[in-house]
Amino acid sequence: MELAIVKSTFKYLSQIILLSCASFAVLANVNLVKDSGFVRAMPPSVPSTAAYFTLANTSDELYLSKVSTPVAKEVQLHTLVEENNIIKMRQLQQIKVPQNGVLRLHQGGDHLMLIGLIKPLDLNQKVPFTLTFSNGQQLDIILPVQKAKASNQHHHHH
Ligand SMILES: [Cu+2]
Repeated sequence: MELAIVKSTFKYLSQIILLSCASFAVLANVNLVKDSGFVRAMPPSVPSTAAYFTLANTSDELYLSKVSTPVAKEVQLHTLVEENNIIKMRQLQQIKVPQNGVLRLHQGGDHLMLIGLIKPLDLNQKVPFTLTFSNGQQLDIILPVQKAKASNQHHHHH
């Protein structure tokens, strides 16, 4: 009888430990998918560029709401829309990161727009970004500068 009580108490305690581990994990529920991103290399005369990457979310739905980097005056969240057969960029206030899913920023869709580059970026330069989410979480990531992928290219209209 006593053994049964001890057993159930132990079970209860281990559940508490599991629960507290789970709630701790919520603090870092969004992460960069390794090697998924890059900043698009542009000719030195172009003062803006785009960045792409994939984020994986292991928890509830949230929104990417703000991005900053020391290499540009401003980072905007952009999407592409088609109007009269012309693909245009539109600024978004935030981009959804689905529950237990991924947000994929890519050349044919949503992307980061770096506006007002402080100086031209070098090929393979590592560019740091701080991402801020709707729940207050912040994530620091580093993306390399690379030439645009040949497929799925889109045109920028500024
Ligand atoms: Cu854009």
